[in-house]
Amino acid sequence: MHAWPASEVPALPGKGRDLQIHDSATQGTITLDPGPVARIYVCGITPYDATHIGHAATYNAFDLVQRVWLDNKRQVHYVQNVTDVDDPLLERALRDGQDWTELAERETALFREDMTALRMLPPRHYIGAVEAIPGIVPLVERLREAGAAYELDGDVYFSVESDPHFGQVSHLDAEAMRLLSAERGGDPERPGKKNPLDPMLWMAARPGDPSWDGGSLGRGRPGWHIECVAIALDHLGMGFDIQGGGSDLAFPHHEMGASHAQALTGEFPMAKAYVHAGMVALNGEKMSKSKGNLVFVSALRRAGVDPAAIRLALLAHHYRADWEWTDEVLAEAVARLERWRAAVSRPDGIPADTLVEEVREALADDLDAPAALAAVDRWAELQIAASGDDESAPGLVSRTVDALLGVAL
Ligand code: 5CA
Ligand code: ZN
Repeated sequence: MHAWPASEVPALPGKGRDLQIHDSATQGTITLDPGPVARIYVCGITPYDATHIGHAATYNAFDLVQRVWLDNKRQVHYVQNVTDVDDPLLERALRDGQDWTELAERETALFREDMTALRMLPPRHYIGAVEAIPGIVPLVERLREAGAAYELDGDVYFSVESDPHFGQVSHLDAEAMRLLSAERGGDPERPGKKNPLDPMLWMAARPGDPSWDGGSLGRGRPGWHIECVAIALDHLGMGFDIQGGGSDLAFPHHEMGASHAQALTGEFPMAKAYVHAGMVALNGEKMSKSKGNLVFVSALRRAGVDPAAIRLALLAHHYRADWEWTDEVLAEAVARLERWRAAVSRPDGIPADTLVEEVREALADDLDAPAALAAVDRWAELQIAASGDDESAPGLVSRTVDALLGVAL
Protein backbone atom coordinates (compact mmCIF):
# COMPACT_ATOMS: atom_id res chain seq x y z
CA MET A 1 0.00 0.00 0.00
CA HIS A 2 1.27 3.50 -0.59
CA ALA A 3 1.56 5.83 2.39
CA TRP A 4 1.31 9.62 2.10
CA PRO A 5 3.81 12.34 1.14
CA ALA A 6 6.33 13.50 3.72
CA SER A 7 6.51 17.14 4.66
CA GLU A 8 10.07 18.40 4.72
CA VAL A 9 11.86 18.29 8.07
CA PRO A 10 14.21 21.28 8.43
CA ALA A 11 17.64 20.50 9.88
CA LEU A 12 18.43 22.27 13.16
CA PRO A 13 21.84 23.35 14.46
CA GLY A 14 23.44 20.78 16.76
CA LYS A 15 21.85 17.49 17.65
CA GLY A 16 19.11 16.27 19.98
CA ARG A 17 19.70 13.67 22.68
CA ASP A 18 18.54 10.08 23.11
CA LEU A 19 14.84 9.52 23.66
CA GLN A 20 13.64 8.52 27.11
CA ILE A 21 10.23 6.95 26.98
CA HIS A 22 7.75 5.26 29.27
CA ASP A 23 7.57 1.53 28.63
CA SER A 24 4.41 -0.31 29.69
CA ALA A 25 6.28 -3.63 29.99
CA THR A 26 8.87 -2.47 32.53
CA GLN A 27 6.41 0.11 33.91
CA GLY A 28 9.06 2.78 33.94
CA THR A 29 10.94 5.25 31.81
CA ILE A 30 13.79 3.81 29.78
CA THR A 31 16.46 5.39 27.58
CA LEU A 32 16.40 3.92 24.11
CA ASP A 33 19.66 3.51 22.26
CA PRO A 34 18.43 2.46 18.84
CA GLY A 35 21.71 2.50 16.94
CA PRO A 36 21.89 4.19 13.53
CA VAL A 37 18.50 2.88 12.40
CA ALA A 38 15.65 3.22 14.87
CA ARG A 39 12.82 0.72 14.36
CA ILE A 40 9.22 1.44 15.25
CA TYR A 41 5.93 -0.30 14.57
CA VAL A 42 2.73 1.67 15.14
CA CYS A 43 -0.67 0.03 14.90
CA GLY A 44 -2.71 1.64 12.14
CA ILE A 45 -6.41 2.25 11.70
CA THR A 46 -9.25 -0.11 10.99
CA PRO A 47 -10.67 1.90 8.10
CA TYR A 48 -14.42 1.76 8.57
CA ASP A 49 -14.87 5.39 9.57
CA ALA A 50 -12.95 8.65 9.29
CA THR A 51 -9.92 9.66 11.37
CA HIS A 52 -11.06 11.16 14.66
CA ILE A 53 -9.17 13.31 17.13
CA GLY A 54 -8.34 10.26 19.27
CA HIS A 55 -6.56 8.57 16.36
CA ALA A 56 -4.81 11.82 15.48
CA ALA A 57 -3.59 12.23 19.08
CA THR A 58 -2.09 8.74 19.08
CA TYR A 59 -0.36 9.21 15.71
CA ASN A 60 0.88 12.59 16.89
CA ALA A 61 2.70 10.90 19.79
CA PHE A 62 4.55 8.55 17.45
CA ASP A 63 5.25 11.31 14.97
CA LEU A 64 7.08 13.08 17.80
CA VAL A 65 9.12 9.92 18.38
CA GLN A 66 10.15 9.97 14.75
CA ARG A 67 11.04 13.67 14.90
CA VAL A 68 13.15 13.25 18.06
CA TRP A 69 15.06 10.40 16.42
CA LEU A 70 15.62 12.34 13.19
CA ASP A 71 16.92 15.30 15.24
CA ASN A 72 19.14 12.79 17.03
CA LYS A 73 20.61 11.94 13.58
CA ARG A 74 19.13 8.47 13.40
CA GLN A 75 17.47 7.00 10.39
CA VAL A 76 13.95 5.88 11.21
CA HIS A 77 12.42 2.69 9.98
CA TYR A 78 8.73 3.21 10.69
CA VAL A 79 6.12 0.59 9.84
CA GLN A 80 2.36 0.99 10.14
CA ASN A 81 -0.48 -1.34 9.16
CA VAL A 82 -4.04 -0.90 7.99
CA THR A 83 -6.48 -3.50 9.35
CA ASP A 84 -8.31 -3.62 6.05
CA VAL A 85 -10.20 -6.81 6.85
CA ASP A 86 -11.71 -7.43 10.28
CA ASP A 87 -15.11 -7.93 11.93
CA PRO A 88 -15.95 -4.24 12.60
CA LEU A 89 -15.16 -3.29 9.00
CA LEU A 90 -17.25 -6.13 7.56
CA GLU A 91 -20.12 -5.36 9.96
CA ARG A 92 -20.14 -1.67 9.00
CA ALA A 93 -20.09 -2.48 5.29
CA LEU A 94 -22.98 -4.92 5.73
CA ARG A 95 -24.97 -2.40 7.82
CA ASP A 96 -24.54 0.31 5.16
CA GLY A 97 -24.98 -2.00 2.18
CA GLN A 98 -21.61 -1.16 0.69
CA ASP A 99 -18.69 -3.15 -0.57
CA TRP A 100 -16.18 -3.69 2.27
CA THR A 101 -13.16 -3.14 0.01
CA GLU A 102 -14.53 0.18 -1.21
CA LEU A 103 -15.26 1.28 2.35
CA ALA A 104 -11.72 0.38 3.43
CA GLU A 105 -10.15 2.12 0.43
CA ARG A 106 -12.20 5.28 0.87
CA GLU A 107 -11.47 5.63 4.59
CA THR A 108 -7.79 4.81 4.13
CA ALA A 109 -7.57 7.52 1.46
CA LEU A 110 -9.17 10.00 3.85
CA PHE A 111 -6.75 8.97 6.60
CA ARG A 112 -3.82 9.68 4.27
CA GLU A 113 -5.24 13.13 3.55
CA ASP A 114 -5.71 13.85 7.24
CA MET A 115 -2.20 12.67 8.09
CA THR A 116 -0.74 14.81 5.31
CA ALA A 117 -2.68 17.88 6.45
CA LEU A 118 -1.48 17.34 10.03
CA ARG A 119 2.14 16.99 8.83
CA MET A 120 2.52 13.50 10.30
CA LEU A 121 5.58 11.92 8.74
CA PRO A 122 4.63 8.79 6.78
CA PRO A 123 5.78 5.27 7.63
CA ARG A 124 8.41 3.77 5.33
CA HIS A 125 6.20 0.71 4.93
CA TYR A 126 2.43 1.04 5.02
CA ILE A 127 0.95 -2.46 4.85
CA GLY A 128 -2.61 -3.72 4.65
CA ALA A 129 -3.77 -6.88 6.42
CA VAL A 130 -4.99 -8.33 3.12
CA GLU A 131 -1.64 -7.89 1.41
CA ALA A 132 0.06 -9.45 4.46
CA ILE A 133 -1.94 -12.71 4.28
CA PRO A 134 0.69 -14.69 2.30
CA GLY A 135 3.17 -13.91 5.08
CA ILE A 136 0.72 -14.65 7.88
CA VAL A 137 -0.20 -18.21 6.81
CA PRO A 138 3.29 -19.72 7.27
CA LEU A 139 3.60 -18.09 10.70
CA VAL A 140 0.36 -19.71 11.86
CA GLU A 141 1.53 -23.02 10.42
CA ARG A 142 4.82 -22.71 12.29
CA LEU A 143 3.06 -21.93 15.55
CA ARG A 144 0.89 -24.99 15.09
CA GLU A 145 3.89 -27.21 14.34
CA ALA A 146 5.62 -25.88 17.45
CA GLY A 147 2.61 -26.81 19.58
CA ALA A 148 1.82 -23.13 20.32
CA ALA A 149 -1.43 -23.25 18.35
CA TYR A 150 -4.37 -25.63 18.11
CA GLU A 151 -7.48 -26.16 16.05
CA LEU A 152 -11.08 -25.74 17.16
CA ASP A 153 -13.78 -26.53 14.59
CA GLY A 154 -11.51 -25.42 11.76
CA ASP A 155 -10.37 -22.19 13.44
CA VAL A 156 -6.82 -21.95 14.76
CA TYR A 157 -6.09 -20.53 18.22
CA PHE A 158 -2.88 -19.40 19.84
CA SER A 159 -2.14 -20.96 23.20
CA VAL A 160 -1.16 -18.13 25.58
CA GLU A 161 0.55 -20.67 27.81
CA SER A 162 3.18 -21.26 25.14
CA ASP A 163 4.87 -17.95 25.99
CA PRO A 164 6.43 -17.84 29.47
CA HIS A 165 6.40 -14.05 29.26
CA PHE A 166 2.66 -13.77 28.60
CA GLY A 167 1.22 -10.97 30.76
CA GLN A 168 4.38 -8.89 30.90
CA VAL A 169 3.19 -6.14 28.56
CA SER A 170 -0.03 -5.16 30.31
CA HIS A 171 0.45 -6.55 33.86
CA LEU A 172 -3.23 -7.32 34.32
CA ASP A 173 -4.76 -9.99 36.52
CA ALA A 174 -6.70 -12.90 34.99
CA GLU A 175 -10.11 -11.36 35.63
CA ALA A 176 -9.21 -8.02 34.04
CA MET A 177 -7.77 -9.88 31.06
CA ARG A 178 -10.96 -11.87 30.65
CA LEU A 179 -13.15 -8.77 30.71
CA LEU A 180 -10.98 -6.86 28.24
CA SER A 181 -10.67 -9.85 25.97
CA ALA A 182 -14.48 -10.03 25.70
CA GLU A 183 -14.69 -6.28 25.11
CA ARG A 184 -11.92 -6.06 22.53
CA GLY A 185 -12.49 -8.72 19.92
CA GLY A 186 -11.71 -11.90 21.90
CA ASP A 187 -14.10 -14.79 22.63
CA PRO A 188 -13.38 -15.97 26.20
CA GLU A 189 -16.80 -17.65 26.40
CA ARG A 190 -16.28 -19.99 23.45
CA PRO A 191 -16.36 -23.61 24.66
CA GLY A 192 -13.47 -25.90 23.83
CA LYS A 193 -10.61 -23.43 24.16
CA LYS A 194 -7.58 -24.46 26.21
CA ASN A 195 -7.50 -21.08 27.92
CA PRO A 196 -10.41 -18.63 27.62
CA LEU A 197 -7.93 -15.88 26.69
CA ASP A 198 -6.45 -17.74 23.71
CA PRO A 199 -6.86 -15.50 20.65
CA MET A 200 -7.70 -16.60 17.13
CA LEU A 201 -4.84 -16.83 14.64
CA TRP A 202 -6.83 -18.01 11.66
CA MET A 203 -10.60 -17.93 11.23
CA ALA A 204 -12.02 -20.60 8.92
CA ALA A 205 -14.15 -19.12 6.11
CA ARG A 206 -17.69 -18.17 7.21
CA PRO A 207 -20.54 -18.03 4.69
CA GLY A 208 -20.80 -14.53 3.22
CA ASP A 209 -17.42 -13.40 4.58
CA PRO A 210 -14.36 -12.84 2.40
CA SER A 211 -11.76 -15.60 2.66
CA TRP A 212 -8.31 -16.40 1.33
CA ASP A 213 -6.29 -19.50 0.63
CA GLY A 214 -4.63 -20.53 3.87
CA GLY A 215 -2.59 -23.52 2.59
CA SER A 216 -2.77 -26.26 5.22
CA LEU A 217 -5.01 -24.00 7.35
CA GLY A 218 -7.80 -24.09 4.79
CA ARG A 219 -9.64 -21.05 3.46
CA GLY A 220 -10.16 -18.27 5.94
CA ARG A 221 -8.85 -14.96 7.19
CA PRO A 222 -6.24 -13.92 9.72
CA GLY A 223 -6.77 -12.98 13.36
CA TRP A 224 -5.99 -9.43 14.40
CA HIS A 225 -2.82 -9.83 16.49
CA ILE A 226 -0.95 -12.09 14.06
CA GLU A 227 -1.52 -9.47 11.35
CA CYS A 228 0.62 -6.90 13.16
CA VAL A 229 3.22 -9.48 14.20
CA ALA A 230 3.67 -10.76 10.63
CA ILE A 231 4.10 -7.21 9.30
CA ALA A 232 6.43 -6.14 12.12
CA LEU A 233 8.67 -9.22 11.89
CA ASP A 234 8.78 -9.02 8.11
CA HIS A 235 9.85 -5.38 8.00
CA LEU A 236 11.61 -4.84 11.34
CA GLY A 237 12.61 -8.21 12.80
CA MET A 238 12.67 -9.08 16.52
CA GLY A 239 13.87 -6.68 19.20
CA PHE A 240 12.75 -3.51 17.48
CA ASP A 241 12.69 -0.31 19.48
CA ILE A 242 9.05 0.68 19.92
CA GLN A 243 5.71 -1.03 19.57
CA GLY A 244 3.20 1.80 19.69
CA GLY A 245 -0.52 2.44 19.86
CA GLY A 246 -3.25 3.78 22.10
CA SER A 247 -3.58 2.45 25.66
CA ASP A 248 -6.63 0.42 24.58
CA LEU A 249 -4.22 -1.77 22.58
CA ALA A 250 -2.02 -2.79 25.54
CA PHE A 251 -4.37 -5.71 26.18
CA PRO A 252 -5.11 -7.90 24.39
CA HIS A 253 -3.51 -6.65 21.17
CA HIS A 254 0.07 -5.88 22.17
CA GLU A 255 0.18 -8.55 24.86
CA MET A 256 -0.90 -11.22 22.36
CA GLY A 257 1.31 -9.86 19.59
CA ALA A 258 4.38 -10.00 21.82
CA SER A 259 3.54 -13.59 22.80
CA HIS A 260 3.00 -14.64 19.19
CA ALA A 261 6.37 -13.21 18.18
CA GLN A 262 8.19 -14.62 21.21
CA ALA A 263 6.68 -18.10 20.71
CA LEU A 264 7.61 -17.98 17.02
CA THR A 265 11.22 -16.95 17.46
CA GLY A 266 12.14 -18.08 20.97
CA GLU A 267 13.54 -14.57 21.44
CA PHE A 268 12.53 -12.01 24.06
CA PRO A 269 11.39 -9.26 23.97
CA MET A 270 9.66 -8.50 20.69
CA ALA A 271 10.08 -4.75 21.33
CA LYS A 272 12.37 -2.80 23.64
CA ALA A 273 9.51 -0.50 24.62
CA TYR A 274 5.73 -0.78 24.50
CA VAL A 275 4.48 2.76 24.29
CA HIS A 276 0.86 3.67 24.86
CA ALA A 277 -0.93 6.93 24.25
CA GLY A 278 -3.81 8.04 26.47
CA MET A 279 -7.42 8.08 25.33
CA VAL A 280 -9.18 11.18 24.06
CA ALA A 281 -12.77 11.54 25.22
CA LEU A 282 -15.76 13.52 24.04
CA ASN A 283 -18.63 14.33 26.41
CA GLY A 284 -17.06 12.25 29.16
CA GLU A 285 -16.61 9.05 27.16
CA LYS A 286 -13.71 7.62 25.16
CA MET A 287 -14.05 8.78 21.55
CA SER A 288 -14.78 5.59 19.64
CA LYS A 289 -16.15 4.51 16.31
CA SER A 290 -18.37 1.96 17.99
CA LYS A 291 -19.96 4.60 20.28
CA GLY A 292 -20.11 7.23 17.56
CA ASN A 293 -19.07 10.17 19.81
CA LEU A 294 -16.56 11.47 17.33
CA VAL A 295 -14.90 14.65 16.15
CA PHE A 296 -13.40 13.99 12.73
CA VAL A 297 -10.20 15.65 11.58
CA SER A 298 -11.66 15.94 8.07
CA ALA A 299 -14.82 17.65 9.39
CA LEU A 300 -12.74 20.23 11.25
CA ARG A 301 -10.67 20.84 8.11
CA ARG A 302 -13.82 21.25 6.03
CA ALA A 303 -15.11 23.75 8.59
CA GLY A 304 -11.99 25.81 7.88
CA VAL A 305 -9.93 24.95 10.96
CA ASP A 306 -6.20 25.26 10.22
CA PRO A 307 -4.60 21.78 10.57
CA ALA A 308 -1.73 23.47 12.43
CA ALA A 309 -4.24 24.50 15.10
CA ILE A 310 -5.54 20.92 15.35
CA ARG A 311 -1.97 19.77 15.79
CA LEU A 312 -1.34 22.36 18.51
CA ALA A 313 -4.50 21.20 20.29
CA LEU A 314 -3.09 17.64 20.35
CA LEU A 315 0.34 18.83 21.46
CA ALA A 316 -1.13 20.74 24.40
CA HIS A 317 -1.75 17.38 26.13
CA HIS A 318 0.88 14.95 27.32
CA TYR A 319 0.61 11.84 25.17
CA ARG A 320 0.16 9.57 28.18
CA ALA A 321 -2.71 11.55 29.66
CA ASP A 322 -6.37 10.80 29.02
CA TRP A 323 -8.03 14.05 28.05
CA GLU A 324 -11.24 15.54 26.77
CA TRP A 325 -11.75 17.32 23.45
CA THR A 326 -13.75 20.53 23.89
CA ASP A 327 -14.36 23.72 21.93
CA GLU A 328 -12.08 25.53 24.40
CA VAL A 329 -9.19 23.17 23.65
CA LEU A 330 -9.48 24.11 19.99
CA ALA A 331 -9.99 27.83 20.70
CA GLU A 332 -6.83 27.91 22.84
CA ALA A 333 -4.86 26.22 20.08
CA VAL A 334 -6.14 28.69 17.48
CA ALA A 335 -5.11 31.59 19.74
CA ARG A 336 -1.67 30.07 20.35
CA LEU A 337 -1.10 29.59 16.63
CA GLU A 338 -1.96 33.25 16.03
CA ARG A 339 0.44 34.41 18.78
CA TRP A 340 3.27 32.24 17.46
CA ARG A 341 2.69 33.40 13.88
CA ALA A 342 2.66 37.03 14.97
CA ALA A 343 5.91 36.47 16.88
CA VAL A 344 7.84 34.84 14.02
CA SER A 345 6.56 37.33 11.46
CA ARG A 346 8.65 40.12 13.06
CA PRO A 347 11.84 40.68 11.06
CA ASP A 348 14.25 40.18 13.97
CA GLY A 349 14.02 39.41 17.63
CA ILE A 350 15.00 37.63 20.81
CA PRO A 351 17.76 34.97 20.40
CA ALA A 352 16.30 31.49 20.21
CA ASP A 353 19.27 29.12 20.71
CA THR A 354 18.14 28.25 24.23
CA LEU A 355 14.64 27.65 22.95
CA VAL A 356 15.88 24.99 20.51
CA GLU A 357 17.52 23.14 23.40
CA GLU A 358 14.45 23.52 25.61
CA VAL A 359 12.14 22.03 22.99
CA ARG A 360 14.62 19.21 22.38
CA GLU A 361 14.96 18.47 26.08
CA ALA A 362 11.20 18.50 26.62
CA LEU A 363 10.50 16.04 23.81
CA ALA A 364 13.40 13.72 24.62
CA ASP A 365 11.97 13.54 28.16
CA ASP A 366 9.08 11.14 27.45
CA LEU A 367 7.68 13.39 24.70
CA ASP A 368 6.70 16.23 26.99
CA ALA A 369 4.98 18.30 24.31
CA PRO A 370 3.17 20.62 26.79
CA ALA A 371 6.59 21.64 28.19
CA ALA A 372 7.81 22.25 24.63
CA LEU A 373 4.80 24.47 23.92
CA ALA A 374 5.40 26.38 27.16
CA ALA A 375 8.98 27.09 26.07
CA VAL A 376 7.82 28.46 22.71
CA ASP A 377 5.10 30.47 24.51
CA ARG A 378 7.76 32.14 26.67
CA TRP A 379 9.87 33.05 23.65
CA ALA A 380 6.82 34.36 21.74
CA GLU A 381 5.76 36.50 24.68
CA LEU A 382 9.19 38.10 24.97
CA GLN A 383 9.44 38.49 21.23
CA ILE A 384 6.15 40.37 21.07
CA ALA A 385 6.79 42.49 24.19
CA ALA A 386 10.46 43.36 23.78
CA SER A 387 12.59 44.23 20.81
CA GLY A 388 15.66 42.19 19.98
CA ASP A 389 18.13 42.41 17.14
CA ASP A 390 18.77 38.75 16.33
CA GLU A 391 17.86 38.51 12.66
CA SER A 392 18.07 34.74 12.60
CA ALA A 393 15.74 34.17 15.57
CA PRO A 394 12.30 34.12 13.89
CA GLY A 395 13.50 31.72 11.19
CA LEU A 396 15.17 29.45 13.74
CA VAL A 397 11.98 29.31 15.80
CA SER A 398 9.88 28.47 12.71
CA ARG A 399 12.29 25.69 11.77
CA THR A 400 12.34 24.32 15.33
CA VAL A 401 8.56 24.26 15.61
CA ASP A 402 8.32 22.63 12.19
CA ALA A 403 11.10 20.05 12.65
CA LEU A 404 10.27 18.96 16.20
CA LEU A 405 6.54 19.61 16.56
CA GLY A 406 5.31 19.27 12.98
CA VAL A 407 3.67 22.70 13.05
CA ALA A 408 4.12 25.02 10.07
CA LEU A 409 4.06 28.67 11.15
N1 5CA B 1 -6.33 -1.48 13.50
C1 5CA B 1 -6.21 -1.58 14.92
C2 5CA B 1 -4.79 -1.60 15.37
S1 5CA B 1 -3.85 -2.86 14.59
C3 5CA B 1 -6.94 -0.44 15.61
O1 5CA B 1 -6.96 -0.41 16.83
N2 5CA B 1 -7.51 0.48 14.82
S2 5CA B 1 -8.36 1.72 15.36
O2 5CA B 1 -8.78 2.44 14.17
O3 5CA B 1 -9.39 1.29 16.23
O4 5CA B 1 -7.40 2.61 16.19
C4 5CA B 1 -6.25 3.19 15.60
C5 5CA B 1 -5.34 3.77 16.69
O5 5CA B 1 -6.02 4.85 17.33
C6 5CA B 1 -4.99 2.77 17.79
O6 5CA B 1 -3.64 2.96 18.20
C7 5CA B 1 -5.93 3.13 18.92
O7 5CA B 1 -5.38 2.81 20.18
C8 5CA B 1 -6.03 4.65 18.74
N3 5CA B 1 -7.27 5.20 19.29
C9 5CA B 1 -8.54 4.80 19.05
N4 5CA B 1 -9.42 5.54 19.75
C10 5CA B 1 -8.69 6.47 20.45
C11 5CA B 1 -9.02 7.53 21.35
N5 5CA B 1 -10.27 7.81 21.68
N6 5CA B 1 -8.01 8.26 21.86
C12 5CA B 1 -6.70 7.99 21.52
N7 5CA B 1 -6.34 7.01 20.67
C13 5CA B 1 -7.32 6.25 20.14
ZN1 ZN C 1 -1.95 -3.61 15.58
